[in-house]
Amino acid sequence: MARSDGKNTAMRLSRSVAVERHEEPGLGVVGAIWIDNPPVNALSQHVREGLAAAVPAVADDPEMQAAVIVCRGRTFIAGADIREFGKPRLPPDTNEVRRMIEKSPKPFVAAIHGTALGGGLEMAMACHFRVADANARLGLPEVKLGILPGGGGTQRLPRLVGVPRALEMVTSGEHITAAEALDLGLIDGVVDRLANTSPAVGAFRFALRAVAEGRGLPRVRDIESHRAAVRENPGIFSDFRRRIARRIRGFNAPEVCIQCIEAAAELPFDEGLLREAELSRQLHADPQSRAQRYYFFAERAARKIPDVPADTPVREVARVGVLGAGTMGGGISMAFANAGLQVQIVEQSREALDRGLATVRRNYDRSASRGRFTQEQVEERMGLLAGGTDRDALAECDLVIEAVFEDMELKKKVFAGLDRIVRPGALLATNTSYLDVNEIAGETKRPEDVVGMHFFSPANVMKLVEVVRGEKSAPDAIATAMSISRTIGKVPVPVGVCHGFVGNRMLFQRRLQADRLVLEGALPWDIDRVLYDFGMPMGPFRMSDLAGLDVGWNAATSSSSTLREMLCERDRRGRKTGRGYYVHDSATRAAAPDPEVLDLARELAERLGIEQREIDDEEILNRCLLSSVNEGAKILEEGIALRASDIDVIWINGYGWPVYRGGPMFWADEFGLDKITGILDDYAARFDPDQWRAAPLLRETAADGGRLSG
Ligand code: 3H9
Repeated sequence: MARSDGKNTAMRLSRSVAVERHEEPGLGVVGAIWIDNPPVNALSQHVREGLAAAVPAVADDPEMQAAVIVCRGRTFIAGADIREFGKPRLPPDTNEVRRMIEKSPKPFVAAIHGTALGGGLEMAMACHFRVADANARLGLPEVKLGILPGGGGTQRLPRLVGVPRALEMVTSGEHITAAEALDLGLIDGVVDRLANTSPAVGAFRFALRAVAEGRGLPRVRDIESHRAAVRENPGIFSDFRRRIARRIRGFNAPEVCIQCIEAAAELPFDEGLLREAELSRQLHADPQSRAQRYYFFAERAARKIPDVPADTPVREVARVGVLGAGTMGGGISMAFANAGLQVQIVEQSREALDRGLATVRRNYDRSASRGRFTQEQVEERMGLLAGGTDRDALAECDLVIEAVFEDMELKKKVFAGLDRIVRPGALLATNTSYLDVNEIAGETKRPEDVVGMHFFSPANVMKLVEVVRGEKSAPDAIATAMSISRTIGKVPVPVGVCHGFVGNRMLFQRRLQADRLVLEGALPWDIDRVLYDFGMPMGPFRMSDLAGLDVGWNAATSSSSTLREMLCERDRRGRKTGRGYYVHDSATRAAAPDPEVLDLARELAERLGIEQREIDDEEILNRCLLSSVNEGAKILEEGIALRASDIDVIWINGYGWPVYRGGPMFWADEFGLDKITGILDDYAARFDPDQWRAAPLLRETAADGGRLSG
């Protein structure tokens, strides 16, 4: 340990932690415990080691009256070091460090800026006081990693903020603002930036004033008021379980988090901690947690494009143009307005524009009525949307997204027009879900400025954007599309050009199997049930009924060649006509199976010479999922996706694949690639050999005993 000379001397305690003697004139001296572990000051082993050494270092220094934990860089401790999970844990244990802090003879203050998350917030709750700067955010997001706050978070948070709010925070993983944290009593003060001090100095002063005022050494573990309130309202847990049942369907961690908070309400602190530790071990070993941790890094990996380095200059995007005010155009416009960007919408006719804007307003009003926005926010957002019918209004936009009808000739015409109108250097994006971006870009004299930005419906809600890189798209055009997508809260994933890109190309294979299975004798509602039980939000037939079976159907050319055509011909076009694959009750919105659909399937199967048989759930699941996995492997082979994990990010954010199964490629690895090639070979022998031929990459990886998703 080296001690430097000078007034405010510092002593290094570990690779990432130093304690500094800091004097505040007229107030006294604190021990500032600086953590410097970029990028997010995670609680890596050397941070824990440094913190453990800091407690006696401050205690033993007669001058230091209090300790302040303060972080360098952009954030307070953002949690445990996730990269250490699944490896042997090296001492000291974080709970041991917390115990030391709690028992310290001098007060510890957490000085929070950026985010105090997970183990970071847990460390702060073990301190005697917590202050934050006004922009800080706090939360226990462990549930998103399939684990629970195992550093005393499930025991301390309910004691500080009460059981109802703790249940919400721990099971959702949401972050709250410093203002809310102050209201809840989670922090003791917001360091006022206007007072012209850095957040750290504000915290030093807070600590010394707390000493001067004799505020002592309050410990969260000793707070009893909220526990007493729960004993008077024992139904609180069952009510909460009922309320969130739909949201957490299939996930293991939220229920275990609730059990920990029940323990906090019922047991003395130390016994509650033991229960938390036991349940924490259980979740760490759960395959769901492995999948969710994999996803955490997958989402971040998806932002990296080897030949578009992170320092690629990004074009400024302040004004966005959207061509088309239909479902997609409206949703995309809302997504940008929600992030505070100005949007110029252009439609062909006044009527279409008015219709589109009315739908946008209705959507906003509905959100406001559900308490998601205030009416003032609705007006603010509507105020950012300008509508017109003259494309010249797009001239000064920095990004123009085309969201017109999915037709190549139309899109080509649109891009030729945009090329003439929009200022040089602007980014031109197509929202096509299938079409060739190179062909579209070829209509312009600036194909380097053209990319695909494939949003998913409803675009104001769904997180995914497939950023489609054309042959000639410039690196900075791709970097800009990725960056602006993140700015508006989306999860962008780079993909290459092919029919349907990554997501829809794989979905197509699943749909093919689902349709074929029905002809072979499976019931549409059984297929839907199997996929729903797997964790998908709904099966393919329910989805068709919702979207409308007639999307892309043409009455003039319909020839009863598919079940869908036969249904449309009978005006069974889905929920909107009361019948599709199901019969829909307009009052209750319930969907009931209908034998007529089976009769039609039988008739078609007979016509096509397909023999019907009993098909079990396992075959349904395997055929639906393995067909898309096999396609995913081809997509990887062709370089359309950069990584298997990108495919997983696409499916989780665009198609509702359950994150606790890690995405189709991760799921395939867990299922066993050799087992999969065996099943594919069996299907190739029994069904269509071309359809079921295993992708070479899949076969080779299986033979090498490797994994696709790493
Ligand atoms: C926990 O605390 C368990 C305890 O209860 C139990 C205690 C006993 N570890 O997201 P970004 C990396 S569980 C390791 O792009 P942003 C990340 O991979 C933890 N690495 O930045 C990325 O690396 P790269 C509970 C981490 O500004 C880089 O940092 N805490 C960790 O968009 C930048 O990250 C959480 O779940 C970590 N904990 O967002 C919080 N966190 O550059 C997880 C990040 O190589 N973190 N990295 O790709 C976050 O939510 C965001 O990172 C944060 C910053 C909001 C902090």
